[in-house]
Amino acid sequence: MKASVALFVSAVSAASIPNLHTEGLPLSTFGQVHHISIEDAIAKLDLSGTNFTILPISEVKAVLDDFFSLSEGKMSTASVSNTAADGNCANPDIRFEWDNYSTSDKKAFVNAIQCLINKPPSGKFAPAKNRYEDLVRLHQSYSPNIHSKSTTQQTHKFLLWHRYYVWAFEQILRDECGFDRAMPWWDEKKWAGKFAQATIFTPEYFGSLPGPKNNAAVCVNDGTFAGLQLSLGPGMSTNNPHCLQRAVNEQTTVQTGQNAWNTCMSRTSYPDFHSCVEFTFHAQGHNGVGGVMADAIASPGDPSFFMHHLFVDYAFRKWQLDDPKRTTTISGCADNQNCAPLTMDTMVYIGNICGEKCPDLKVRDLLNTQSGHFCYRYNY
Ligand SMILES: [Cu+2]
Repeated sequence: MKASVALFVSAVSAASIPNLHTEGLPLSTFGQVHHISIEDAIAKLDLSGTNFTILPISEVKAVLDDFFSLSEGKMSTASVSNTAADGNCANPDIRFEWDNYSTSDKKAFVNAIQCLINKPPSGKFAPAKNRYEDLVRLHQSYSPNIHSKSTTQQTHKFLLWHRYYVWAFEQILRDECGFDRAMPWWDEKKWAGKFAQATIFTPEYFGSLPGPKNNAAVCVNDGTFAGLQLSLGPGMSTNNPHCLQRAVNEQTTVQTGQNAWNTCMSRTSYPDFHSCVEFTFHAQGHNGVGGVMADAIASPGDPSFFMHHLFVDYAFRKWQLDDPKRTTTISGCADNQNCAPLTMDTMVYIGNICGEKCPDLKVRDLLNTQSGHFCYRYNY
């Protein structure tokens, strides 16, 4: 079958953005299909929302088969021996699953995020209004280069960039807000179809996950981030005060479950695995939470973004551990336009978001979580 290449893009004029201080975004601002690219979209100041492209599992295989038979000639596989200084990571940080993380660790984590929200911006990510929004702005401005445009115009940097991004977030929490432990990860597949009951979405931690009201996303008014005001997004918009809002759709979250997981884990090539994750449970986790999270460009405005992406990185790491070659070889596309080959020397840019710990790096430095630039592992 032919792939639908449309991104779920919503272009609404700035004038039609409701008063976001007091009401949620109407759901109709998300999910309308317009056949425009992200580049086209960001050229228009009036763009205000971009949903994540979703493919149901049944369609993923057909679409990917189509894509990879078309583009096989462009793919390259670079193979090197691990040049990172092995042995430098004798004591990796261990990321524990949320439900195995202690109450005081959970509190310390959400409080450290709140600390970033309370800190002034660095000034290097204008017009971010606080240090937390520096991270949102980085994601917003790099968005066209770090996500696939469609199932036929992909960049396979997505998993690597977001691995680096959540790691940078952890360093900032530690260095600037005194967080002194490893991050938790979130076993999202346990909560497929019942995200609203998940133990992260409670008044103690990330706040409740409400359903839509009058067809609009709802401001989060409990939890650590109750009443949080964001200035970035939807889409590329800036200086646009609005509340942190969510609108759960459990018909979408159900698709983040074991079925999608098994489908992606059975992929044997990096690009094939990558596409499966990006377009299934990654996209469905975002769109299932809804509101800010359903916005492909400014979704880090919802702190639950990081829990979702920790699950995505966990999946990536778990897949890598099934075959040692998956930490020493790479293939696929480095950009979502011409499919320049992704190699071990392709650069990944992170905007020095965590200072000297966050230089722009090569793929080879980011591929293994226990050598190169990183030293962490997951506890299951
Ligand atoms: Cu992203």
